[in-house]
Amino acid sequence: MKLSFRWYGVDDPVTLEKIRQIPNMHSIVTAVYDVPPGELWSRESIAALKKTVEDAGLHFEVIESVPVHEDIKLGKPTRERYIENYKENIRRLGEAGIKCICYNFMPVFDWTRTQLDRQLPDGSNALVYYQDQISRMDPLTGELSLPGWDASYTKESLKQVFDEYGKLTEEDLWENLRYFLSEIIPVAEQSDVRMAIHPDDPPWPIFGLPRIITGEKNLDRFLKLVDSPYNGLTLCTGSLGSSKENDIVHLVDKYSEMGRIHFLHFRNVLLLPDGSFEESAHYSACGSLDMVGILKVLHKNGFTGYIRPDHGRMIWGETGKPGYGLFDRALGATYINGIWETLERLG
Ligand code: DNO
Repeated sequence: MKLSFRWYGVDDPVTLEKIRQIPNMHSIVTAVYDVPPGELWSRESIAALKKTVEDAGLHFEVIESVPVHEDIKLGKPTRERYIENYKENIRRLGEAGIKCICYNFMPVFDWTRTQLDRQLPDGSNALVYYQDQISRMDPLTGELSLPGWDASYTKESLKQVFDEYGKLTEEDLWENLRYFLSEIIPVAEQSDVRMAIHPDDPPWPIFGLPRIITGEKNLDRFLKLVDSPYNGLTLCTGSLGSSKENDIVHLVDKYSEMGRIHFLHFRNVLLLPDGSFEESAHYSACGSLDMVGILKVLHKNGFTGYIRPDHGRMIWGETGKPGYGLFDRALGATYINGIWETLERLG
């Protein structure tokens, strides 16, 4: 496994110098952030990012994310231009040494929580998803905005895109994903870049919008849409793990044995009886997932891909991007190192 850490670029309060001091840190996970979804990333921006990361002594091999334009998900005729741009971005990133691209196929909204600063009993703050809060949220009227959401929508354009999704069935979304993959995976193969889809987070439909990358049956279907090793997964333990239907250790075992996990997001969640969940510290007993079990099967299957500690709580008075502070994620990285070293020693 190659330990990695997400970094939001030069404006991120968590600097590369700090990230580098985390033991065993290998790669930085980042993106070109100033280009709208669907547009080309300039070679200059990619080269500048690579230089900044490498000058700090870290590897530049993973991108999270190259966003998929909504017209591709909706299957509109205009998708052709955006798919061509996507292919060109893969080629350019491959030329710059990128080995893995994380992306998602969630309609309109990326990961969704109902509160970003829920105080846990130990005084830390965490991201949570409470059913009673979500049922009161209306993205079309509220002032809701979460990190990870495309901030460029006005209320009117959001309404329009919701209307377009209203006409789309879940099967249409599958077909649009198949079409997209059939176009981009050959380019990924030629460029030696492994594509790694991120599961839907949470893995069920929200606000009436369909979501399909949700669990085992659909992951099987996804991998068969284009059956290439370059068509793989970002297995996010916390996203899939927020549904009690998903047995995460089983999923990690199955898909890593198939060689289809290219990137693993290591996150623990505490499941509550009504289907709500709280993001917890990485340590297994703090949440509902068997974090040692996850690494144990990865190790058994000879996993050589990238792994990163995922969302951390805010601890020790840190402020910053919800889920993406330094301290708790660094604790997560160290926890991964401890378990992995033990697994290596025990053989
Ligand atoms: C959340 C992240 C996601 C992820 C995208 C991938 O913190 O894991 O926002 O980056 O879904 O496209």
